[in-house]
Amino acid sequence: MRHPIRLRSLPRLSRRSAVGATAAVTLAGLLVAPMATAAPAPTVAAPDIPLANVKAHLSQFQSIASANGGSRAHGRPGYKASIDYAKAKLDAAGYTTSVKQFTYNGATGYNLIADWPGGDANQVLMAGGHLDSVTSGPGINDNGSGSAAVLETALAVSREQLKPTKHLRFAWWGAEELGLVGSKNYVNSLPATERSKITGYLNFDMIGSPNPGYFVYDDDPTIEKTFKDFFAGLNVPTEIETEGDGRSDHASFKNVGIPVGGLFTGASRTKTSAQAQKWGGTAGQAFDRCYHSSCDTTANINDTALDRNSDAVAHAIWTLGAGSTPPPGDVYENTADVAIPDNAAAVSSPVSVTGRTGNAPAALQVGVDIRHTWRGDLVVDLIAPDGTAYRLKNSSANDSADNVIATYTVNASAESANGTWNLRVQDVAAQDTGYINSWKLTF
Ligand code: DTR
Ligand code: ZN
Ligand code: ZN
Ligand code: CA
Repeated sequence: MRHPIRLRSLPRLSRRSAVGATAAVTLAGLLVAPMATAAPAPTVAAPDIPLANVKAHLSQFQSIASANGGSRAHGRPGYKASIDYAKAKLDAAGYTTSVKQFTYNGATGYNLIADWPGGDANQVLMAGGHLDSVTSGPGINDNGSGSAAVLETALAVSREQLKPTKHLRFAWWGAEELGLVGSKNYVNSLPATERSKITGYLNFDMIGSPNPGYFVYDDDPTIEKTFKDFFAGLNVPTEIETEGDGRSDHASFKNVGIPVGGLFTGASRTKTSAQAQKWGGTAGQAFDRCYHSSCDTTANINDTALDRNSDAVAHAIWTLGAGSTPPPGDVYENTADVAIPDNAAAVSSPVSVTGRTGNAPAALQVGVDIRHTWRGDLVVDLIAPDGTAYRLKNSSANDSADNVIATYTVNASAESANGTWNLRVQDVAAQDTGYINSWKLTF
């Protein structure tokens, strides 16, 4: 049973209410801002990242693999050729690049590091992805997609001659497929004084899957919010990446306490019908049927997903690099467990919002965490203080997946912000039970 009023580290001061409480509880002195933030400064909007440019890099990676035995794997000539391609682009764009060698499995590996001159050397924002493929194919989605998006964003920084508050550093890792070898080597080789300057690491590994989902890493809240806000602006729902821990290069940074975040469009897991309803694509099919296969070629990319995620990379660099990160928002949360009776009347979990002025926002974030087998049984609504119901999730006869862990964006601009809001959940089909674990409103 979870304690109903959960004190957890939140970025800076945040207003929150708990079950039954009416005044907002200000948690002073208990908070550790996971990602250090400077005083808000005006941020320049990121430019559009041209999809054609990103795909041109993918074509180059494809050609490199085709000319070098079919892959860009660690220890193979195709990998070093990929490094050389990216380095040449970055050198021409004015970056300070370095290629750091390491040895693994008797073969030489390489990390490419590119520093954009300027910015506060004591506040380094990093972004990267692994450049190596598996031996069985060219690795265009895994991870040409992340490598190309990061490369094109770095080139956009140069085109725009961006002058961010923070120092920007981009990275392309070797031997990720063999166990995050390159990024681990980089982090472990950094003196502690250098590590402490890294304010955050953004990871992009598989961001163009052919049957895409839109997953955001659930790690640093400020980084997570930056990505979620971007997709909310596109009216694209996102889900928390639940299998990401330890599965890609961000783990190397997280393991030494550096704030991390990132994006993912899915690998061999199957897209559910509920996910297909919100994202399109094919239910019952893997997000990437060519994961770690020879068919992971330039044909194995969804252009819309690659375009959106490339633009999200740039949005994060421009926003987080500007030294001002959007305030994490005011969070109102209820963490009390509420049992959901099987195939019976609806239950509700209240959150009291006080001290605000005016109406709720047009992009009110509703974070839901319901633990329930066969989530297709569930209907989920947000109930405004005046009783207006906003449908968040319909029941579905064939959504057999477990749990509803998602963030919904609701246009609540017609509703007064203050008052008691409720999450209402009803189980409308026999068998399978569960409970509301927690939910929150972020204004
Ligand atoms: N391990 C990555 C693919 C991968 C699988 N799950 C996640 C979650 C988040 C990022 C990446 C991944 C690889 O094969 O490179
Ligand atoms: Zn892989
Ligand atoms: Zn990968
Ligand atoms: Ca774009």
